[in-house]
Amino acid sequence: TTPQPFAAVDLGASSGRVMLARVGPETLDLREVHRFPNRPVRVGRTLHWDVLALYRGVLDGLRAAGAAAGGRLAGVGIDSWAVDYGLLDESGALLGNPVHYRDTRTDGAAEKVAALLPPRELYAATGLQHLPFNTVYQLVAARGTPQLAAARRLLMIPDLIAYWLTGEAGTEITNASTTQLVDPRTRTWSPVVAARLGIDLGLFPPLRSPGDPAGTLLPEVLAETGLAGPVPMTVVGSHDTASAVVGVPATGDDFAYIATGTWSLAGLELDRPVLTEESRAANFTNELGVDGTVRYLRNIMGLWLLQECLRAWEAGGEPQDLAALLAGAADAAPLRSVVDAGDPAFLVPGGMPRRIAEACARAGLPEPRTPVEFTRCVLDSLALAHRRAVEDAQALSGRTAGTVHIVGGGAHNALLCQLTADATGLPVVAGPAEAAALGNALVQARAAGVVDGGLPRLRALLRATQPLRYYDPAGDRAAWDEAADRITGRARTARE
Ligand code: ADP
Ligand code: LRH
Repeated sequence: TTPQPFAAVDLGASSGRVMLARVGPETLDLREVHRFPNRPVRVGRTLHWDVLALYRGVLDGLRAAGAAAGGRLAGVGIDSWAVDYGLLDESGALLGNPVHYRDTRTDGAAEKVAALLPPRELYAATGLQHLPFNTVYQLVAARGTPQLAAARRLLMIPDLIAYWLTGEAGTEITNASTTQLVDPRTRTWSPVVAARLGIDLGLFPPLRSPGDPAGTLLPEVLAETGLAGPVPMTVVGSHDTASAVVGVPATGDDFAYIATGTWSLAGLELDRPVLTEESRAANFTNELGVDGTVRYLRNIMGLWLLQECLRAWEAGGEPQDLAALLAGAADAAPLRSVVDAGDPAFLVPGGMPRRIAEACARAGLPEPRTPVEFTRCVLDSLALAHRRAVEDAQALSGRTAGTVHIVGGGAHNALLCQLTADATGLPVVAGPAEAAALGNALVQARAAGVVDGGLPRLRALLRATQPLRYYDPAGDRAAWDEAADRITGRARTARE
């Protein structure tokens, strides 16, 4: 059987890309055909996604994918970041630009939600970690706005793009699980939570699962992209992290994963949720994964910290080269200044070097002075947060991890991978960087009958075809232990 061409659309918070995957039973070849920046736009006080620019990028990417595949695609799948949505009016038209999860409209929404449904009950029902921008908080913040009043339908971002491409509306389950309206035990809506919060579940089109058909590209889309129809779309793990976890090239189940891009999403793959009070206190989430799995993980600020430093230096007229910074950081003094990379204070954009320096000062640590020192501070801090998440996930779930897989853009960052190995004391397998696109394409290929089997089979294909890099733990264990204690604010002895 000749490999079949699938287009995987993956919209990340920092860039969107369309990848062409040629998949056969024993082959998996991934090629980037189009990448475009994802730049949020502030209008007045509100931070928006530029959703039409993203859609333009998707169309250009599909055209490029078609051209690279000889005009014919076996399928298209789309994944993107979670929690955000667009509202449609009765005619199906988009009501306003989707609001960015880093917008401050959700300030105070958690208190409003807590007054309606106590956090313990909300966690017991949904298993979702508290992130200030979960969809429920956004909807509560939007309550009473003319836009929400006029809305007849709510589509999560990848479902919105899929709707524009096919004219068919659905709500993909892995991404729906990030709304905080889904019960991870039944894998369907929690009518109780919705009712208590006064959220109308009728806004959401029917749930659908990875592997389900998602319609075919509209004639207008074929004309825009030069593709020969029919081109089927398949539902994939439309939450990018769900697709990225499919794309983890693990053997067995004794592994932790860290999907590192704008965020670091660090945790374990489980077959059932952990809904304990300890789990809530540790802010672990039970997002739904592909094939009935649960993504038991914690959000860590991730390379956002570095992206925002780079943006600040550029705006200040001192642009920096990432490769040079990383080379410098590798030689910089280790663990000199560290911050809590889980701190929601780093969520909003702007002034990142200053905020990092202030956090170091508050902790009684030296403030980084140069871009290289800031870079080292961010990477040491991320490695510590990775360690803590990997340790906590094991303790809370009763499962163990003998290997840490790093996927996503951060897999390119050799220093981050090495520091994560050093901090966790575990071997790190780095790659693929485009795990989300690979997971997206593999789920499509399986639905098309090109490959078969469960996640272990898909992962075996990844291992056999994708270049991976290996990092053994090294460095000064005692120094990492001491820094970990300092950052968690807990005595190690108390934990043991
Ligand atoms: P997202 O999907 O959230 O947009 P990505 O997974 O694309 O993010 O990761 C983007 C990040 O990956 C960048 O901010 C950068 O820190 C890191 N990265 C990408 N390529 C490289 C590289 N060649 N060397 C070092 N870091 C890289
Ligand atoms: C990563 C991600 C993450 C969510 C955040 C909003 O791109 O999807 O899993 O928590 O964006």
